[in-house]
Amino acid sequence: MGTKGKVIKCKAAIAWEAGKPLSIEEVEVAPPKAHEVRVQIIAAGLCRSDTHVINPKFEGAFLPVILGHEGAGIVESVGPGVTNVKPGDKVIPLYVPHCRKCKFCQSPLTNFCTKFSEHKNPIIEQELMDDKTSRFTCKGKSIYHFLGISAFSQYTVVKDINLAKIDDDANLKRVCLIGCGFSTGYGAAINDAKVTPGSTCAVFGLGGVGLSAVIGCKTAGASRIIAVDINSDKFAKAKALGATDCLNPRELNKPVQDVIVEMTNGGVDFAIDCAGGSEVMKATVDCTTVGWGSCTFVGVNVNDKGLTISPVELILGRTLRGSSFGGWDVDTVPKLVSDYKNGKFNLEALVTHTLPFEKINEALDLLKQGKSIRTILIY
Ligand code: COD
Ligand code: ZN
Repeated sequence: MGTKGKVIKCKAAIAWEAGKPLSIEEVEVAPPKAHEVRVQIIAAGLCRSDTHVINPKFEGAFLPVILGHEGAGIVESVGPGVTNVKPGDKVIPLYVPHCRKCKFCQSPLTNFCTKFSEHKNPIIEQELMDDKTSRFTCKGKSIYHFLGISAFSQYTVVKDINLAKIDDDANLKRVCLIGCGFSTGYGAAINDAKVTPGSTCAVFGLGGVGLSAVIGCKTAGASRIIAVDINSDKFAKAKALGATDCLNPRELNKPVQDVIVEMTNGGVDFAIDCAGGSEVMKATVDCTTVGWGSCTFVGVNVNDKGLTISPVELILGRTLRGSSFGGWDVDTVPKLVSDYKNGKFNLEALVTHTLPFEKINEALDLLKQGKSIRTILIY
């Protein structure tokens, strides 16, 4: 007896309140409506951005919600009008949709799509489906989606424009990381910063995203990669992935940007912020060289005011840009999955822990304590 067209009851991790552990509950997942797809999640990673939404300091959070935006799974059923995937296909849901119709989707300059963000903060977008309702119910209450994905449920419903169809032989327990952490950092270096061979780079923040940016800088042929984190435990892995120098701002007697400027005879060519917050943003700008210094911003801190910058810093030749999902989209992610299979990059290094899905709160604790890079949850 198939499940198509029927409500599926399954386990999901629900955030009922900010600042509280998630709770594993039985949820009802409605069948997909037009241009929607119901996906069985097989594996998912935990990214720092999942925790931002349940940080009590975060303004504008919507609760209760099913978090998770770094998953991989198999299509269970499709709603009317879906043509890009069929039941049984392996997929990675992406928080960056690709409607193909808007002026952004039609431009080669960006992976932004008008369906991604109608307001100003992508972290709190896509909390409902297009008809402004949710497909999740728990204890009679409607539960919000998250970033159009909600991977922390054994089954989820995703819009067709958020799905990348990947190879049938893809290892879902690894390529789930292509759903966020790896792609976000690697693409920030390769696609957005466009790091050049022989260049000098600085990467701030050595979580799953920052380490992937280090991999990107190395792949692009950077000659020097200065990795910065306030947690020195991250340095061994950064070095293994290609960092040439590691700096802990808390162990220096002057600002880290000054140290980088001295080390590089005037500043690096490329700096990538994978930590977020006004202090790191400032260091990212100040550590780049005048003339052509390129600054790429990935991180967003909860309620942070951002950067105040003097026009002189820009007039002297620096450029600033932001990066979302590393510039990838549903059309380019399948190629990343085959590149992984063909050994072009290593996802193993990012996996520090593997846990059954039910132990998701342990995974959250490991991330908060800075003990994990990525925990893979197995469903
Ligand atoms: N200086 C240097 N390093 C720092 C500092 C600092 N001041 N503060 C924190 N760090 C380090 C931490 O010690 C940690 O090692 C690292 O930065 C962050 O790593 P993780 O593992 O906590 O986080 P990631 O890699 O999973 O995610 C980092 C992001 C910056 C992407 C995330 O926190 C974020 O800002 N998300 C919001 C943007 C967004 O929504 N993107 C879309 C989905 S990711
Ligand atoms: Zn993420």
